[in-house]
Amino acid sequence: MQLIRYPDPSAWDTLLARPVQQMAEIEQRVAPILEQVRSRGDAALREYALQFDNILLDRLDVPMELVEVAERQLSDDLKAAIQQAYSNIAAFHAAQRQPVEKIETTPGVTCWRKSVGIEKVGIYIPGGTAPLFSTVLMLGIPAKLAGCREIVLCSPSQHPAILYAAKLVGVTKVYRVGGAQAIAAMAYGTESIPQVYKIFGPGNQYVTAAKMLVAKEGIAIDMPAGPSEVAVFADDTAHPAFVAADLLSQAEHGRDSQVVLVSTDERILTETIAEVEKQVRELPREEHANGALQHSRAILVDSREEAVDLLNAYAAEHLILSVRDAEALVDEITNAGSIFLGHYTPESAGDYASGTNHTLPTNGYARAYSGVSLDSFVKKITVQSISEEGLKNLGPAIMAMAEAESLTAHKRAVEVRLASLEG
Ligand code: HSO
Ligand code: ZN
Repeated sequence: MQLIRYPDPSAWDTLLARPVQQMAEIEQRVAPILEQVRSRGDAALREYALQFDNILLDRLDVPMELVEVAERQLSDDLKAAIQQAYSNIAAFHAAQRQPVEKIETTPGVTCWRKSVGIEKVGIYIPGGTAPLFSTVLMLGIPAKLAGCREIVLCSPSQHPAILYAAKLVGVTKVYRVGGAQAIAAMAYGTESIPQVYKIFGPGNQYVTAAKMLVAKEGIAIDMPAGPSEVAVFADDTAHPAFVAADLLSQAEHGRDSQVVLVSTDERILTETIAEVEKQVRELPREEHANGALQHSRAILVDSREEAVDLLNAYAAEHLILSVRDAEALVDEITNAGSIFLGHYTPESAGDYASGTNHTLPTNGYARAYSGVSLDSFVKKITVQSISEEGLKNLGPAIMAMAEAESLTAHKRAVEVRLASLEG
């Protein structure tokens, strides 16, 4: 991890650049896969499973018996942990429901919004080196709470914890399909896999490219997902061992992840870097973490204000404020996916079990995007009702505006009604 002292703000952008992704090239390789699945359905999925993963797939869905077996394969401790996470995530997301508010904007004119769960949603869970069953909870729980009727899950992995979590949250059906072809299957539908209206979940660059491509065709996606990242702001009250562990908890996700440490205290920076170097050697995923550390930075700044400016410029997916009086700083943070306060709030709490969602905007998207929430699984439909009195009150304004836009039929829609009321 490179230490940089007092960089000029004009250099922040270059200094904090995320590792580049060659998206255009990947999209070119993914586009024909989408086309094959669109035109040939299950047959294409079977061929890709053989070609990419060396497996002969007979049925594409995961039989219910396998889900039952999964439950018996997990230890009671892990099941209890998953259940505790489940209730916290459910409690936090259920509280995001908002009561319907009917607003009388003009006497006799009433407007409101109703929330409707997106009927069919798809969740993608990558296989890869770590089975991210926690993501099943993070996406499945709000989907269920939102009232989504069909929740389809595709994953190349049948890790028992993925299947157990899928059952717990009430996923409708699990399919053993992975990669860009799984995204295509959910976007277009095949003989076995139903088409969905919105696709959620992380994945490698191929999966992300596939999501971006189907999004261009009108399938909604949660957000453009990039590699995981964390920024930590540590002052002289921070514990280098804690901070190092937090930095490594994101670095271990993959070599394209990025971690950033900011401090006004040089001692904290050097001690944390030493801790990172020590702790990384103890990790089974040392290689992944070391890869991420190559493009990670420790930055010494002049003041708390400068730290805040730099962190807002970076717009981290996760931001840990390991400082005294951390809550006082929250108001000043304008760009971040999720904020973790003080010395006893590790980011992994939010990754697994505190209740907040871990599907968050990466790659600077936190400047304009929020993380996944209950809202991500609903549409808001506006409703209005105007009484005769209401139309008398509002009609003249509508007619004046329609007239000024030269849209005569719009004006008439009011005019004929008012005339009939007078007559
Ligand atoms: N930190 C990841 C989520 C995750 N961590 C899943 C562990 N499991 C992206 O926010
Ligand atoms: Zn994580």
